[in-house]
Amino acid sequence: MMKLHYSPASPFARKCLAAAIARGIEGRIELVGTNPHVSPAELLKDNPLSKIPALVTDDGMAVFDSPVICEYLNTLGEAATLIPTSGTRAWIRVQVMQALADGIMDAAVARRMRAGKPLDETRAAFLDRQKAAIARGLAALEAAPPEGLGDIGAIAVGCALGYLDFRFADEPWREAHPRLAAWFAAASTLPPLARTVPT
Ligand SMILES: N[C@@H](CCC(=O)N[C@@H](CS)C(=O)NCC(=O)O)C(=O)O
Repeated sequence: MMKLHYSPASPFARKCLAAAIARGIEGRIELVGTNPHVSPAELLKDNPLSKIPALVTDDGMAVFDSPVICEYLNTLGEAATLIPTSGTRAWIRVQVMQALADGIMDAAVARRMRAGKPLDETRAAFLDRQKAAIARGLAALEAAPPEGLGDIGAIAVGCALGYLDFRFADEPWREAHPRLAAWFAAASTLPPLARTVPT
């Protein structure tokens, strides 16, 4: 049994679990609820950076961060590949989409971590920058939305949008991004996203 240091609120952990579901191997993964912010020893021994997700393979190898975990999970199971052949243009497109989605998650998680703290000038500028990155990321995705949910780029975008809904529901994005919203509505009904809604 593999072990995944995980939280149901983490969009990066969700991406890995969604990838495992898409590959039909989620039954081979034990989810270990982990709060990375308190740097628990059980997490540190698998990821010295104290971040989740971190995966431990059947033979005890620790794997992070989430793109590497997804790469590994994609080598398991029988379902269709989520990642095109390395180095091809298709691979670059999928990986850039994953990077864009991961960047939205990074910016949104950074905003969330600083919510409610006193706002000095440096912090305000930092938060504005994260907000602008998310806005530009959404605009880029609206211009070229994912198709289907069959690759890791699309799965990552679903997790990023789900995180915005989960943590920033008071900042609606759908009206200004109708094509992305239509894609997300359809993709959300499929098992990788439908079975991993953040809580
Ligand atoms: N690049 C990492 C980002 C993971 C990440 O930022 N995880 C957050 C939770 S959503 C975390 O563990 N934060 C704890 C910390 O930064 O100390 C990945 O793709 O896995």
